[in-house]
Amino acid sequence: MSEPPISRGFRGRKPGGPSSRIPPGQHLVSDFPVLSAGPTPETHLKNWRLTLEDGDSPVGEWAWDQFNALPQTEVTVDIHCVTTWSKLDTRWSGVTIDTLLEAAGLTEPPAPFVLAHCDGDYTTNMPAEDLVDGKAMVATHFDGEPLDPEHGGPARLLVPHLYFWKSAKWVRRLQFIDTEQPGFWEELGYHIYGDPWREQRYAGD
Ligand SMILES: Nc1nc2c(c(=O)[nH]1)N[C@H]1C(S)=C(S)[C@@H](COP(=O)(O)O)O[C@H]1N2
Ligand SMILES: [Mo]
Repeated sequence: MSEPPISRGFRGRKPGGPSSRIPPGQHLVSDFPVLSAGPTPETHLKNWRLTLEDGDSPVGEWAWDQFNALPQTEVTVDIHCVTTWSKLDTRWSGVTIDTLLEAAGLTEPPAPFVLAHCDGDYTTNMPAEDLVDGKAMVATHFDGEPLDPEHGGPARLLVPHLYFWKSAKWVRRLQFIDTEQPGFWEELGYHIYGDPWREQRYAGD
């Protein structure tokens, strides 16, 4: 049997009541905590660019207005931070990575791994397949409002099926690479993949 064409990310939430949607070791919050490893960078939209790279070569680049002219997608998803808070039914909109690849003229990711780069030097890694098929987006809106700077505005990666540290705030560059390369937290001992349902918090979990 092949896997159903449904992901735990964007194509609908997990079925069942709230408790069945909370991964092991997590608890629910109703507020929206801010977790940043450094200061909130000041972003000037005039200079903002989002770039897709195949290794060191740019394969797609959008200025703010161009990015916002791309087809937009709205999703409602659950998010899970490795510090043990989870938040259900968060509503986001932005541009899916599928749409970005298509806009760059690509039918699939150009390489199997991704390193996401942000304003402020944060990085995080994931397999490219975790960004496609409706599983991830570059989000510009939360709850119908432009994303607050503390939460990653003007634009952040949203990869809700992985621990929330993978959802890089102030994302500017998605670099597709042939060899997996650990990002900021992954270098510091957090799990290379980070599936909350398998409680992959730290390397070795
Ligand atoms: N650029 C950047 N992105 C980041 C972080 C960061 O420090 N810098 N923290 C990560 C972590 S650990 C979490 S839990 C979420 C927190 O997002 P929030 O502050 O919107 O809740 O952002 C992730 N993305
Ligand atoms: Mo986190």
